[in-house]
Amino acid sequence: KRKNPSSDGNLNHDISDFLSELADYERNVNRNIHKYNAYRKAASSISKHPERLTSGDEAHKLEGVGQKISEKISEYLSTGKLKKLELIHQDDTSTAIQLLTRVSGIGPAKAKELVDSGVKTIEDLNENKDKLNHHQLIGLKYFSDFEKKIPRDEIENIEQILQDHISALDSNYIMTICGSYRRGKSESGDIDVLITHPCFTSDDSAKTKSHLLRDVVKCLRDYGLICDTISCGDVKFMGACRLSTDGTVRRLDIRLTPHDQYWCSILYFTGSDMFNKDMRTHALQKGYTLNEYSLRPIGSTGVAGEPVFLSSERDIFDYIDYSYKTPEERNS
Ligand code: DCP
Ligand code: MG
Ligand code: MN
Repeated sequence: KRKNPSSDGNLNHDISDFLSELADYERNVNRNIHKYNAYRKAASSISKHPERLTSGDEAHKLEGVGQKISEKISEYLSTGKLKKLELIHQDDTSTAIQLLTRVSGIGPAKAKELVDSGVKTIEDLNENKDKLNHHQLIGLKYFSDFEKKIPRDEIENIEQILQDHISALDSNYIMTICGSYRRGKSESGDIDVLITHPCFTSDDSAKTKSHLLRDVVKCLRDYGLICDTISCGDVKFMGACRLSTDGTVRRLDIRLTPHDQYWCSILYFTGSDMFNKDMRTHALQKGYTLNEYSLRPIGSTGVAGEPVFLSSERDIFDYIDYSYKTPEERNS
């Protein structure tokens, strides 16, 4: 679940790394989403800076780097370490909470609850399975596999299998792997699959078309690609897959989206989450509300109108007057 900016061409990798670590600490231990976002924003901004930072003042000039963060960068650049981080590393409760949140399905609140009840390690979890729900049990079962990044060529193989099996089922399905893979990353944390079908639009109830997702899941389970299900609703599957029985088990998400909402869904699930945030903010400034379903103009009364008709991802950028970015350009 760690979201470290990639080291590709990042001359300030060590700095964005410790800021990401502070971000995780704020989210997982303090449950302070505001500080989490502030640290992530700063880390992202610094990771894009084309030159090596030499002082906190220099960092302060970058977007999203405030006074307190620039002071931390100063301390780090002059001493080579950060007192705050050293103290966090020495704190057993923080360390245990951070470890448990690495298990898929265990969030900060559950992690705290477990640590308070004396469950602090992966071994402890194995001895206290009665305290875990179905999702958390699968997260525990595949703890070390899910921590491993998925190489791009493995996702390419999975993409081919998905393509072949889904189109054999019904050639009208349209499938796209989104997430970090679509953004061109050389490795990903999970596999985010989006499917749609011309027969399923937002006028239909998902219930009457729910076989569309279930059919795909069943087919991939029968074939052996899907090995576990975390949850499967009408429009959202969460589970695990593998290329071979001795292969690493990977997190797989599949979402079924109405045909008329496909472009907004593709945009949303391609991310990154930081890019999405920026784009939504921009949309609001232009008088539109943007989410994973639709782009809607906000009227003078402040109420969102009917979704605009879109025939490409680029249409969304055009409507809100935002210069088009290819998926590869949406990495932060
Ligand atoms: N997303 C978002 N806001 C969130 C979570 C997700 O906008 N809070 C969107 C953007 C993400 C996409 O969903 O890119 C997929 O979510 P992932 O958590 O799978 O993130 P990525 O695929 O980007 O990265 P990873 O390689 O870690 O899976
Ligand atoms: Mg992903
Ligand atoms: Mn995902």
